[in-house]
Amino acid sequence: MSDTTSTLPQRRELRTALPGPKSQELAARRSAVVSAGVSSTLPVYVRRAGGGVIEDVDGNLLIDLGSGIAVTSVGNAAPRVVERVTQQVADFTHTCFMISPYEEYVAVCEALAELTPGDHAKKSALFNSGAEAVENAVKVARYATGRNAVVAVDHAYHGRTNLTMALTAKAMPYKKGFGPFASDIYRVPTSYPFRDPEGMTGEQAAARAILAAEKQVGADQIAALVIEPVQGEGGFIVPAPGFLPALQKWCNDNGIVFICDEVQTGFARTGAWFASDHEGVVPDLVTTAKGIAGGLPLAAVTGRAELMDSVHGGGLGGTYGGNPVACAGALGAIETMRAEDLIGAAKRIEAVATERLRTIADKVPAIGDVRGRGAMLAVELVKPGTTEPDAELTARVAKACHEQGVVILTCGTFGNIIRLLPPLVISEELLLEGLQVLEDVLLAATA
Ligand code: PLZ
Repeated sequence: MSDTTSTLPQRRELRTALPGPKSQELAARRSAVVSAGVSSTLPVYVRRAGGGVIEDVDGNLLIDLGSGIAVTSVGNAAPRVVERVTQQVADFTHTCFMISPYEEYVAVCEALAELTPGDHAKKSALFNSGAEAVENAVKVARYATGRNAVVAVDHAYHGRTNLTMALTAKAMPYKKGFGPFASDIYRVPTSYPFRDPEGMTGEQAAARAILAAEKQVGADQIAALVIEPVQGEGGFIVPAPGFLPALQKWCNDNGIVFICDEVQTGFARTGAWFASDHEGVVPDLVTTAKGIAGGLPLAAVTGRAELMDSVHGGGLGGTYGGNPVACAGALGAIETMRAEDLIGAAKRIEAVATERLRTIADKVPAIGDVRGRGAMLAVELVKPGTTEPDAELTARVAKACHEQGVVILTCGTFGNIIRLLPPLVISEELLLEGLQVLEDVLLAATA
């Protein structure tokens, strides 16, 4: 949390019921021309956004506890992002790095080499979306090892392209009806402390995963293990301590490329540059997107120079990958994270929000678990006294928060998790107000 220089008033203010009349008009236009396959959590149409606030077309001010799914960590329209992007758009918008290169791409790769975990020599390739980064990390791992198999874990989310759908665990809404999927993907159990047998250690959970992988395919056939260090869409699952280091050791011992998908967790979100930093692991390859560029579409694969250089020239790329405007956004976002100490801000959000969520949990027996790291926090809703997921309550709570002008997201394989992903620049006052709404809604919904 820090001072935001947004010109938008940093408060919640509802002038109409949500969605208001102008949003409803736009919804009618939308339904005529936008595919029904694309849905919106909260169909209020945005006019401006900044700091921790979203202003809609009816003049309502909403508290943003979602950051467009962990993207606008530096705040929306963050001044340094706006400045660099505006300058870049005026200078040139595109040449294609594969045709005529430019400094901004190189500067982003320099920042990635410096900030990602480990002090080995690192190189990067830039792309447009998280899914594309994960696809390319798998390409590099397959190329470098000459192996085909890829291991992913339960509750994983890696994207919506064919390969990343195959890596993603949950059928609805991501996979149902969209097969056949890419082959040679093997799914193993993860570490989910709230749902694992009581007392299961990280090392035991890792042994369970390793056994499942070796039984299905054999370690010497595996190119890569892909894992989110804190699982995002699958439920904000923080693994038991020791889980990731044991998996990394198994990868190292068996020539398997250890890929950490930090698309959601990366760039200060969890109170460290990367979530791997908390777990004491150094991925061979790391995928990033979302928070990297303050809202512009940019993604990266960063990793050991010898892996990244193993691929033949022209083997990696794409028309827009590392577009100069998106790179300018990333340079502005990284500058903001440093100048405003957004790692410290994420830690303060964790301290303030966790304490509030624990107090709420004492009053609301449906909260089975409070967890997360930094500004990536969640409550898991269950039938009181059990671990049975309560997706219906979760949907009701999210909807009631939305009606009161708090943008809050859900997640989880069982759809029973309320997650908080505020911009790291949100003021403490606004964050606490959002949590107050959540408390009031939870108390009313479970009364
Ligand atoms: N890896 C860990 O969280 C994107 C997607 C929501 P893209 N998560 C939000 C939805 O319903 O589509 C994500 C992620 C992790 C990869 C991705 C994919 O990133 O930029 O959406 O392709």
